[in-house]
Amino acid sequence: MDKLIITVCTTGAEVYKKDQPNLPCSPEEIAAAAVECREAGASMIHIHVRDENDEPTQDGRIFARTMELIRAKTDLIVQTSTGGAVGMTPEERLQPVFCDPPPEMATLTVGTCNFGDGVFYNPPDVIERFARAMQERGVVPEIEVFDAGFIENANRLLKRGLIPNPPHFDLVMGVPGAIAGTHKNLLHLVELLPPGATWTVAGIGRAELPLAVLAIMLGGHVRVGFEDNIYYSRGVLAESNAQLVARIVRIARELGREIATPDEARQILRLKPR
Ligand code: KMH
Ligand code: ZN
Repeated sequence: MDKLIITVCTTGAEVYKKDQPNLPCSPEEIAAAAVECREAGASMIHIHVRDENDEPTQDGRIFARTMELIRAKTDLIVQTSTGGAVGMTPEERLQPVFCDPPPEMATLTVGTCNFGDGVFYNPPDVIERFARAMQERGVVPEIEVFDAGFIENANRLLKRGLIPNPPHFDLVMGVPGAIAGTHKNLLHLVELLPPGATWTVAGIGRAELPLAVLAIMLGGHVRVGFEDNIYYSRGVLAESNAQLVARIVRIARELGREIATPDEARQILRLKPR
């Protein structure tokens, strides 16, 4: 079994400091969280950024600044969001892919679903445009799956040579309006993946920990962080993103799964060496 890749999603677009006072928002705060999470055992960081009012933005300049700080202080794989927040235009969402230098990875959501009270809109032309932009920029996509049918869309991109073969997936489970975060659903999604694919699970809210444990046992990888879950236990806010990472490291070690360094994660995910 490969070593375990832990991705930390420090910020997201839906959580605010009023919900989680330790939410990193500015480039400096996100970079400081990145350092702590690297020390705790993360090998990848999935980033969203915020404007001067801590509101979600896809502003390429803020992404560039955040990536510069993270790269200066850590060797983490930096993966930028192209999902942004519900309601943003494709043009807004794609900005981080055009940063110079570009991110090593970026998310590529391969379908449309309800997302809480909104719709996360990813029609076929938008998916194709994002996939082509990433290919042209040398940015490796992480294929975001919010429901089972998304994997069929990924298979179509694969046949057309628009994503790497084999691809790396993030199975996002427990978003209200999309696939529920149950063990049976995770087993089902994993069965549907194309041969050779690698995968991470991102359980939302209370699904984060039980799905992470199953992923560790199945040979998948794990994403944790305030984007997905702000609690440590029922009703108790987590102190930091690093605290959530450290718990996964402890559990993995108890289960006999070693933790990948960022360079080992690059090998597992078929990224270029840094
Ligand atoms: N904020 C969600 C609407 C991604 O980062 O690519 C989309 C999202 C996925 O977070
Ligand atoms: Zn995200």
